[in-house]
Amino acid sequence: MKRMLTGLQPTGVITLGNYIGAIKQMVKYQDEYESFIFVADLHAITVPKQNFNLKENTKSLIALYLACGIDPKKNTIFVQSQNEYHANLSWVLECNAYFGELSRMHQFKEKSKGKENFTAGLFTYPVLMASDILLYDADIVPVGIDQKQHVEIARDIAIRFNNKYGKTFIVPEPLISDTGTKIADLVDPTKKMSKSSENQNGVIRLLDDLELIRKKIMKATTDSDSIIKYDEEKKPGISNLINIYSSLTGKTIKQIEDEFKSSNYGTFKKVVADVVVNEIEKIQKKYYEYLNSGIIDEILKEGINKARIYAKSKYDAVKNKIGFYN
Ligand code: AQP
Repeated sequence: MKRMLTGLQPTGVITLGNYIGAIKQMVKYQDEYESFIFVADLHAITVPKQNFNLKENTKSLIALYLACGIDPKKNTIFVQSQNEYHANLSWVLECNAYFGELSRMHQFKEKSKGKENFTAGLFTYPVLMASDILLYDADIVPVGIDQKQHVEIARDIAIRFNNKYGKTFIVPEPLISDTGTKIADLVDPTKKMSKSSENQNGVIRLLDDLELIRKKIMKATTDSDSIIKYDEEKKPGISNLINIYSSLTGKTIKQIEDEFKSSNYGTFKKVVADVVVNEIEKIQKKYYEYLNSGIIDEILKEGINKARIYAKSKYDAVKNKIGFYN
């Protein structure tokens, strides 16, 4: 059985973008692949944050994974920082990654833009991500389109290491959602919807009040021509709502354009809001059940025990290939 690995950072309550771009894929493929799903808490400290409770966020993210349909019986679920091999292998991979290629990462450029001081961890983030993936011989990595470049650099590092030391790593493939969707911010649809975004109105979080979600969608930025047509460049706001609707209903863009050809933006927004609220309401109900059930620690204990066995074996193989004394 092929293997899938993916993780989200506990940098805040996950967004509709994270859900559509990553979590729905994880759920969809959990029967097809042996999968490792983790909370990327080591990644979460690359950008300093205020009012940030890492422990709480971690537990909440696990409860959300479960509430969204990730089945602990089918997946190995664990917390990254509990497995020291991620950071250990990351160092080895850093010594096989180049400054130039890391400097070209879009996310690094975006997050460091205009800042005088940013951490070295922000720069080497893609190498830690490569370590996460390569430790488990993952064949596929479900990600949103925004993270595709990071899977590509993991591939380059794996190939480089294999060429230098002999075949050690599986070269992973990114798995992008069917629509290839990047969900945009509702206020500024030229930006991606992000957990750490400062403008709360642009972001739908899975634990937001349902009425607030409805309001955010009704107020989403659109354009002035009132035609429901997909055009990312000229009509980014309405295209974003079409993407959201398409991802949650499975309807194609063409079907949606036909369905709403005589409707105005208000009517369309209301339908989108109904679909989003309906989906999130079900998740929220399950979320609170999981959070208060006491099951999370059990799942994590089992998960980390299993994850460490795979990771240790791979890291030992790497040490042998390099010739570290043991
Ligand atoms: N807007 C988005 N549309 C589609 N997919 C998205 N993803 C993130 N935003 C969108 C996908 O969700 C996963 C989250 O990965 P992450 O938590 O490691 O961090 P990220 O990609 O940096 O996500 P955020 O929400 O933007 O977090 P912050 O604000 O902390 O940086 C990935 O698979 C990503 O592709």
